[in-house]
Amino acid sequence: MSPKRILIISTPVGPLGSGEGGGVELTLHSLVLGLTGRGHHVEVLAPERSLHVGTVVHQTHGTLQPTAHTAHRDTPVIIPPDGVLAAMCEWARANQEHFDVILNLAYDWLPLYLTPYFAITPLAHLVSMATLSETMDDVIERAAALRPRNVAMHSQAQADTFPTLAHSVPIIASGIAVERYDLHITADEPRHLGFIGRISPEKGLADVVAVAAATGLPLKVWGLMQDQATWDAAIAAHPEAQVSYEGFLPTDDLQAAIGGCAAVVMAPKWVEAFGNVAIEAMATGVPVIAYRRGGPAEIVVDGETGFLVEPDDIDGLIAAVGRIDELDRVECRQRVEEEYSIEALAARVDRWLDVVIECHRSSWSSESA
Ligand code: HBI
Repeated sequence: MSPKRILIISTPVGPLGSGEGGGVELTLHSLVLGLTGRGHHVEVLAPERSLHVGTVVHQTHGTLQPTAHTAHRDTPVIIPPDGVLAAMCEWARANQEHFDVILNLAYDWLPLYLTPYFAITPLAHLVSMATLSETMDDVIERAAALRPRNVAMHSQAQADTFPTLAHSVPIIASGIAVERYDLHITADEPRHLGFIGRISPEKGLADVVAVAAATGLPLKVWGLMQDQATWDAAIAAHPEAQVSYEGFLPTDDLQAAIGGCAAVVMAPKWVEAFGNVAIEAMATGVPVIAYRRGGPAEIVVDGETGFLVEPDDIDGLIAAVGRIDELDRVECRQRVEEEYSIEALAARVDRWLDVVIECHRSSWSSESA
């Protein structure tokens, strides 16, 4: 397979390295490393002041896009003045002939709407979240209808939230640079639980704090303090819980910090598209206890690399914490090495992009002739 020239459009909500982009930043970094490792030439379009991710990053000026993850069903799309997203799309349009494929990671209306307008080079989308609003559903389903191969998702649970696409979109599980994560064969003493993720309503922090209160185990929390009210409410609801905020750490520091946890607990209130934090925890040997909701339910092997609990069943989470010693920390690491490495991710994406390019050349390029 010949080397491809790939342009990746990053999330417009914040510069790479800020954490505002959440899991997409990690996915982008893994894609750059993995695809470059397969001999492809990768360039990145991202908001200005983005950190370099091991390849050419086109720093784009403009107003950051408001986040979509707090959208409601009827939330309209916002196009800010002098928007960075529009500038990134314009750069991609003007330079498309220098690439074989453009891979968009932004969960935003504009790049999805422009899908059929890219006639020379195909514009493909790895959708990073489940359904959020009617407008975004419409534009995602329209892109997939007009370019059936160009829209992919991270989990079947995520795809299932888009009824017209659930059985047609390719599912591409994410991956991480496993070698950056050190395996901790045993949990640190005193035993403690971990929560990793943006401090935001949809992540279910309050449920995890309730588990810490009920079990008496200390809870360490890592992640961007995106919504202070979410934090305050969780702590206020369980003043007896021992909870410490450990900050938002870059990957190398995060992996060193989380490796001592007895388990990481995920209590998503929304359909988590994938759940990068689950594979990060498992890469350090830490098992994951999660609601059977969204991507984590397709990552955790119940009873082997963690436990899956009925959604919103806090007592179920508490019971699972009592069974942690049944789990094998080495098994957690091995599953990430086998299924969720950047090599595995890059192979999945490479195969998908080959199909996107082939379909474009055989069916759509004639349209522009
Ligand atoms: N909001 N508008 C917008 N665009 C994104 O790409 C986006 C977002 N909110 C969150 C987000 N991406 C990432 O945290 C995903 O990994 C969830």
